[in-house]
Amino acid sequence: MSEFKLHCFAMSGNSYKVALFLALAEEDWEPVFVDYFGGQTHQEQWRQEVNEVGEVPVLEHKGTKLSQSALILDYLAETTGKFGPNNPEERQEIWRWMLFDNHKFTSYYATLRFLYGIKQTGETPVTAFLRERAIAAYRIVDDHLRKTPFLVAGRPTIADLSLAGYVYMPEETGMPESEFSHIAKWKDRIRNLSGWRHPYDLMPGSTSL
Ligand SMILES: N[C@@H](CCC(=O)N[C@@H](CS)C(=O)NCC(=O)O)C(=O)O
Repeated sequence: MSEFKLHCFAMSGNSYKVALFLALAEEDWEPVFVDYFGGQTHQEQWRQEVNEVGEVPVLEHKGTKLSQSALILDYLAETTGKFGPNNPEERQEIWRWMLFDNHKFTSYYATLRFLYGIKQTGETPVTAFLRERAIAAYRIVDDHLRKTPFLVAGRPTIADLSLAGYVYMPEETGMPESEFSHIAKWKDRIRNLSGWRHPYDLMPGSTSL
């Protein structure tokens, strides 16, 4: 049995954050497919046994189940000694970016992608609002990456893996990608790390509705 089990599905960028850590760190892990589109995370039993808030990713390790990607990444960095902070200041910077990611960078983009790119709602006031918010977050990150190759401490950390959750997803979202040249170079830097794999190669399940 693998040391780590990750409850996930291919189209989940939040799960990819953790799957990418496990792949880059060359940990002994296996995915556990969650049938999100079939309603599994809404089942009472799944919520009781896996995650009461009905979300993936969930990481199983040594008899415990952890949820929230940022918390899982922090746990993995601590447990494996990889991609974590080297001092308290770096830890604060990593958490600052992971919280910004959860609230703004991933959050607006992932919801836009779900509606516009996956459910194909077409443009609506909601998708226009989400894109505007996502663009604002992407501009902040792009500007930061103008000055540094990775988000914190000039080396890849869990902050990068958190923000990388959705940036390789292929669905069309109407974002002005060409505006974000520093994000593009950062994506290439992460893609060139040994062990990198695309989310749809790393996690099980369908890649379209
Ligand atoms: N903040 C959470 C977000 C997790 C999340 O939203 N996961 C999605 C899949 S990518 C989910 O399970 N959503 C279920 C729902 O919102 O009902 C994290 O970082 O782990």
